[in-house]
Amino acid sequence: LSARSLNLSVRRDSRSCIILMCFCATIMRSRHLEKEQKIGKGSLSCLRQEANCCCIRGVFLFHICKPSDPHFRSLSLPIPLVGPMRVEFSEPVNLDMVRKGNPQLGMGGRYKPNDCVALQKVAIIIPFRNRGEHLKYWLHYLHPIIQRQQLDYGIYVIQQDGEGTFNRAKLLNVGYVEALKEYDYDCFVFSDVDIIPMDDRNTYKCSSQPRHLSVSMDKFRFRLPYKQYFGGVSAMSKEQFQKINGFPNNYWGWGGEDDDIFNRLVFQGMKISRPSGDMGKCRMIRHSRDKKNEPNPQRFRRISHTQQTMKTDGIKSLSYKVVDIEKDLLYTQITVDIGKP
Ligand SMILES: [Mn+2]
Repeated sequence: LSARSLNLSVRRDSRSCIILMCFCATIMRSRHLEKEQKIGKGSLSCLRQEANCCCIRGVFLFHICKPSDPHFRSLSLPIPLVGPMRVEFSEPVNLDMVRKGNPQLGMGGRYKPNDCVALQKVAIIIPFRNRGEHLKYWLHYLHPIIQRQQLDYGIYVIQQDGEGTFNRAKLLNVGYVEALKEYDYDCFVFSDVDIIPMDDRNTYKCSSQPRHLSVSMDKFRFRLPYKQYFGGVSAMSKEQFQKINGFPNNYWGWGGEDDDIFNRLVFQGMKISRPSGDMGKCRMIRHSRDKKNEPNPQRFRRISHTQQTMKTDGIKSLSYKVVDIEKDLLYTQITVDIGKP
């Protein structure tokens, strides 16, 4: 590279490494560039294929440090992941501590990296009722993980109002619609409140096919319970979600809605993408069955009719009433009246 072709600016990083910012089209073609990723309108360039967060086209950051520099490792690795982690639920979690431990968060549980452009804007949707204890653990574990994954994200806790029969899939539909009213999200992660990943390489982002993230849960002895299983935690882009008309609204009570969603994906010609069983390990917080979430006896009949019902029942036919919106530093909680069966 000729220095003349570069517009260089040099500054000394707080970590005592020199950082050069180069604005140069020629670098784009350098060997370092493994992949260009197109997400939304802008085109972003990554130095590493697995990166979630990249420099804007034509702008690169070079970290020039001696390998002996203690900061060399952290600066030269764009993703500060730790891999397998210990997850346990023996000690109680205090939300004030979680708030203090995540000083970079914005109101509503929002975050985006400040030194690069995240490739995906991810809304994380949690269907919820009477599980405050589980939500504490979820926030305690997940906020640091997703920040390490360098995603531009927001947390949406969708609380079903009243004491009627629970409807997980309809709450997820509501979360999708409400999150989009706030920000131009392009990816949606749908997560149960009691599932915690045990490896931060299991990225909470979307891929070219709908992605199932909770692939090896302790509850199922770290195995997929069956091949078509799509419950727990899953990720879908806006396009993928719209293609299947969202999720079913008429699964009241426990079970079946995840299989209906799986059917929808298959009928639209999509395939499930999954991390390896190793990276996809996760823990579920043990709990007794919730009141007003009894197994739905209609579920087997409904699942067998997905192909017909998905055309009319879904995001297009969704109706609900927002009762309350609460902004915490750790999450946005939306309480909704979703009616009854
Ligand atoms: Mn559970």
